Amino acid sequence: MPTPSGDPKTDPVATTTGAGGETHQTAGGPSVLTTQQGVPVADDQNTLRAGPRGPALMEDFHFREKMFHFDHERIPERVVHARGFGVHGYFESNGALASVSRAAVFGKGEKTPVFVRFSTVAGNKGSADLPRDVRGFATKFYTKEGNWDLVGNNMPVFFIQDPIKFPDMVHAFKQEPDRGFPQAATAHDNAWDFLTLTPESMHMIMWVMSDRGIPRSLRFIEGFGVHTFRLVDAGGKSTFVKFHWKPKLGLQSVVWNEAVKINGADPDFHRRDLWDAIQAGERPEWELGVQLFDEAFAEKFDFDILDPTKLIPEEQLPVKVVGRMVLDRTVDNFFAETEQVAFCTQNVVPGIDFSDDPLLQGRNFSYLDTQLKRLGGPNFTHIPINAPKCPVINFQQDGHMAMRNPKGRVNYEPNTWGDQAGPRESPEKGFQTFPAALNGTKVRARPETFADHYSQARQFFISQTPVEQAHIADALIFELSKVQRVDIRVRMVSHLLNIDQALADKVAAGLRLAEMPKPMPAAKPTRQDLKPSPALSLLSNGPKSFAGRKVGVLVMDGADAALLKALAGALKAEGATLKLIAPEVGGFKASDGVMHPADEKLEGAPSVLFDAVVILAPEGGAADQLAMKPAARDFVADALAHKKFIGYTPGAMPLLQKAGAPEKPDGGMTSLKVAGDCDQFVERCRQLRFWARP
Ligand code: HDE
Repeated sequence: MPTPSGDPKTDPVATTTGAGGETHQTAGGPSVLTTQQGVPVADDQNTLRAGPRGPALMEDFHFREKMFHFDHERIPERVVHARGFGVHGYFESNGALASVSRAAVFGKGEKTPVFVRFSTVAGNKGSADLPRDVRGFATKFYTKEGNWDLVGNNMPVFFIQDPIKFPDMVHAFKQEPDRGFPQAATAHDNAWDFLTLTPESMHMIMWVMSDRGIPRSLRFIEGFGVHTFRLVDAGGKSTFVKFHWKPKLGLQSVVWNEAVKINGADPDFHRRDLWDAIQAGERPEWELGVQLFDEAFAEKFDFDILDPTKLIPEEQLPVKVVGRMVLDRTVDNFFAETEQVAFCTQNVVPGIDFSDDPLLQGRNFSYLDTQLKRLGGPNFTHIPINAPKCPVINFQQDGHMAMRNPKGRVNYEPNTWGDQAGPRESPEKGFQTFPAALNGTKVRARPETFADHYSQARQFFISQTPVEQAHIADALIFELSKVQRVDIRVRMVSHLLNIDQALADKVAAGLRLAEMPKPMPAAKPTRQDLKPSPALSLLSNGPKSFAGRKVGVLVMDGADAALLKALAGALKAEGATLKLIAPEVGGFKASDGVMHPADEKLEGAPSVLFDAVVILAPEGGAADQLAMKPAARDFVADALAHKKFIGYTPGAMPLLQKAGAPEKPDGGMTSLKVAGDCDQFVERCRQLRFWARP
């Protein structure tokens, strides 16, 4: 590869970025601006004109090149998962899979660099981070034997069973074509028209309507490979596998009213959170888990293991931890890395193979197409973020933007060019497709074993805590209330009757349906015997600590300096972050007379951005004064409504009460008088929310 100017290998004063580009820094002062041709530029402020008031001259190659490049800066955004955020890290295998898969990435102690891109699905690139939506969780493992992409989501099932429905599904979810809205929202007629005509989507709908659809942080989500894959050992034996990512910080979501407000207050909420965490030295971590099974298990399992609308409950087949992933580095350049990264389900390595899940097969067909369209040619594997970190040697050549061009005369094989002959295939080392036996007639048909669309939807629903069940009902009522056609609302309720009567009743009442419809005719009756699977509940699997969470502390002049210090210490010990919010960003004078700079001005830091809040007000009129500001009252009122833990000094009471706090503080409110109270507050915060508050 030619060495670009600025490459550290040739240029002692330049540094390169992880993205493979050049930085603008050189030792000893600013470097000289150049054109793309490397010509030093003398004037970057004025175009070349015939006299200061005259027309521009075509001769101005610098202006021409600069404007030409600018005009071509955009590439097509992803047709789905357009809004994403990528970070680097590594995967460390504990060796538990080494006997089941020959993949190098699973060797004991093997450390493999990874790049992870999290995304929303329906919204455009510039949409907000917290719509109700599925989150993409795509991981590229740069293994010693090539790149393996695990292109998953934060939900273990999908809407459809056959890939031929994917374009229809995506069309129905995205903005309606005549009006170009709504953006990043499924709460509209087309989405629910399609969904209610697609009974196989019912299980996934339960997931999306649950709190999983509105995660608090990308650091607090699970990931799933969704499909059944195969692992193949050194002897060629195959084992079926489902992949799971489990966040070390535990699972957490926001509530819907909070999500709506967060999207206004900080549309970049998720990406900022991940960026800030890694920049601050946090190392978000996930365990990689697997459910392993054989043909015999598949035969006796209640559902078809090739059906991507079904999961295997963890209670039935436990998840075995096979390694951990640590995310430790933000990108150097968003475009070069996050935008240009190209994931593809077909990127597998020796030891990992496909199953016949029809959706997986369809995905294998789709991803390359989309990369070609988005990245402009077949050489996108030469872009640093996509390039494997192991040798790449083959006779593929030329094409747009070819960067990796072999030297020499030989560009084919077999050949007889001796020691210049180049690479040859290796049956021993190379990828061997698992020789699954196949037979069948050509048909367009769904298997009978894919026909039960309601039983696991019901199982998911009955596995949730009452708080979570209420959220699902509220989400359905909200979404369907945005649907204008009454018949579509009714159709959804008729599906719900096959899932859970109480849920259907609640949604019908919430929509004020004139009458209850009949249950939707079902291809198979809903099984009532499936037991709840506690692993499916977010609230039952929350974290044990408050680590990684954020507390917003509203302060004003005269705030108790000793308490503030104690609070900061207690939060630090827990691994949580404290942000100071003051009426003015310049800061506040604490009780010890010291000026403390604020992190945020009150109006720019509503309580929805924090996991818990504290109001530090001195005795006297300060809180009364602050309560005059709507932003201060909203700060408290929202924290109460979103069931957050609230710490407060007695002087803060006037503000709390003007914002609607109960006369007698509830169990989610902690009075802070002495340093020890701060420990008690942090301890309470470990429950994340005070759900008992009405
Ligand atoms: Fe995707 N999907 N998908 N998908 N998908 C894309 O590829 C597709 C599906 C997923 O951060 C596209 O590069 C089809 C399931 C993620 O860059 C496209 C079908 C799951 C990402 C595509 C599915 C996913 C994508 C769009 C049904 C979870 C973002 C841009 C047969 C297991 C990756 C692109 C990133 C992206 C096709 C279904 C996950 C068009 C045809 C199921 C995380 O190729």
